[in-house]
Amino acid sequence: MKSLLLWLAVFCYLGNSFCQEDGVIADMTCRWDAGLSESKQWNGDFFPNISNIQYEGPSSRNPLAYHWYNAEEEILGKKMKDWLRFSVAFWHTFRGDGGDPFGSPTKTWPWEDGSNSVQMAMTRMKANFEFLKKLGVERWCFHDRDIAPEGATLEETNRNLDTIISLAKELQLGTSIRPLWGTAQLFKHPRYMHGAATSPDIKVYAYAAAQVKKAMEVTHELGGENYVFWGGREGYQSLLNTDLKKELDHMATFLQSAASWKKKLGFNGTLLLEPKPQEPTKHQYVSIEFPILRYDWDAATTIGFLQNYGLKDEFKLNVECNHATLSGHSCHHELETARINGMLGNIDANTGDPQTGWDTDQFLTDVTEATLIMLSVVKNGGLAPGGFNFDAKLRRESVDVEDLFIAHISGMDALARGLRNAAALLQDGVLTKLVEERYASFDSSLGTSIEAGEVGFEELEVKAFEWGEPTLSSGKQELAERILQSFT
Ligand code: XUL
Ligand code: CO
Repeated sequence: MKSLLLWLAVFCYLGNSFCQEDGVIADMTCRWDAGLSESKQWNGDFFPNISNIQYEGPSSRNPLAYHWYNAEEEILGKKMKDWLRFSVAFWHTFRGDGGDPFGSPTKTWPWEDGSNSVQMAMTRMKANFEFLKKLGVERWCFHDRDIAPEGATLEETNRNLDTIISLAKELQLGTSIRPLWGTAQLFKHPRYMHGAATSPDIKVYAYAAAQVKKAMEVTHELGGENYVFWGGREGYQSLLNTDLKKELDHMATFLQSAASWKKKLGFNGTLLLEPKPQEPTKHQYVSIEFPILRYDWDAATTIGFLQNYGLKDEFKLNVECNHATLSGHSCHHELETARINGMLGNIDANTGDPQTGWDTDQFLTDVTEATLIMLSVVKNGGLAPGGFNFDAKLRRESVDVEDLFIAHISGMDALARGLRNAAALLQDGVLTKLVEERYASFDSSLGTSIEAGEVGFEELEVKAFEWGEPTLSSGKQELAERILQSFT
């Protein structure tokens, strides 16, 4: 008996630390809380001490007010709320408990009763709507399993999800609140340990398909505007036991089926693929046809993968800033890569820690970074039907409900300030002119013919002999940086 208890304690401890990664609770690996079946009904306000967050302007020192985000104000002919289209990530805000692989949860929100019951899921959904309303944010994002618990069978799991979706539908009545996107959690449950669409087991492939089918249905039912695929486990640990070509083909087939289901469902939202290098899988995919590209390592490889399999017109990208830096790029680089390819669909707005090499999912507060992000967004003409999803979480040490508000306000203000800066920079035009001047020699008739693909090496050789050694012209990088500096 004693040893049984000891094993139970070890299981709970391990289950606990395993469950916390990325702030999403893995239902099947969290049996340690399943014993608490008595869920309390939560009555009253969730955030009684916080009133609706208002715009007070840049001189305000009130941390619970917007200093830069003024939803209705027009910038470059569009309301700030339409440029920014903010969204709260349910998994971080309502399932993130501060636990990490080294320690137990630190956050117990007042409404949590310690269970993972359907009743508790309903309570959390109500908290979500109150949070959105007080923040003045009209969008939220979710994984199927973080809003509703997994049951003993797929049928029961679907029923749980339906219960929560009916409640969400009720709560959104008379509001403009809708999901920015939904997604299926295909990475927490042990069944997905080898991948979902890329699992070598056909039963897992089918299970994942059924899960995505249902997740797309409920996203559509709630009036969601996009649907996201992030292939958390779609990678390999060892090439020795992996058939790369087969798994890549399966991944593409899976995405093709999703695109077909979208049409059958009558869902007009955008399908988004979210690039991320490594974590949790050691390597994500290398495309056979483009051997140096990994299917979702970064924006370029994801676009290459989609193009390779004829899926480019069916998908856009969900670019996450912390994923960008993990792949060795800046967020600006990833956004520009997506934008120039017509593939920029949505931004998971967060940032990493410059001294830390993993996905810390922090709220982005750096104004210069936000300005560069907004430069891409403005050049893209906005993100709609995409937006900015705060795929960001409180630090483990931040345990007050108020911190949830401050974090989001701060992230929103950083991007709002970035938008103001980007608009001013573009209206000023000096930086745009600097770039145009660098390429001005191509504005000639020969340059135009080269760009049209009408000039070959022989004609160019004649010109090279005629022109002789080109003179050096400055790249003006320091001037460009100086210009940016005067707008941030
Ligand atoms: C993981 C990540 C996910 C996706 C949705 O790093 O960003 O939360 O955004 O599955
Ligand atoms: Co993300």
